[in-house]
Amino acid sequence: LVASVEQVDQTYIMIKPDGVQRGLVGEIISRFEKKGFKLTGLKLFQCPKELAEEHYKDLQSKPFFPKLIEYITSGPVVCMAWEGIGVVASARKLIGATNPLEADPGTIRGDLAVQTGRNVVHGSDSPENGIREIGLWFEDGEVCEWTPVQEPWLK
Ligand code: RTP
Repeated sequence: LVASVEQVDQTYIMIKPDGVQRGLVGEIISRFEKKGFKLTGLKLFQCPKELAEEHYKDLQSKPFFPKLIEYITSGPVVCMAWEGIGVVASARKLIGATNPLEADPGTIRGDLAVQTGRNVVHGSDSPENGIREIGLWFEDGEVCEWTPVQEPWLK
């Protein structure tokens, strides 16, 4: 996956139930904000089993699939849509390798997690999947298009 130079993309980032339970929501959101991406969607959500199965349908045949669905539906997740130049590839770098023990220090998983089955966060793996997953997890009207103001908030 190569970061495109000027392409503005959308990605779906999800803080998994372990991230919420461990109080890592602020820390994780902060990393994407500080990097310079724009938050366009945000909600705390108890995911129904059917949606988890649809989201991970490409992994249906994997032996860990039932455990993965159980994990993702075990408590609320934080659903986020982020926008920016090369955001899909960049977010995957910020998140780090799937197995947190192989994720570099400085990445979210490298700093905050230990187990593949409890790797705290999801990020879309292509711009096409970013759009698909945002459509899957957000209702019409929940994603907000906005332009950052150049003026100070307070005068
Ligand atoms: P994600 O979709 O959550 O961002 O993760 P990923 O692309 O880094 O990894 P993927 O291969 O798509 O796997 C999706 C999630 O399934 C769980 N998993 N468990 N061997 C296992 O027990 C195993 N392998 C994968 C992880 O939660 C992984 O993030």
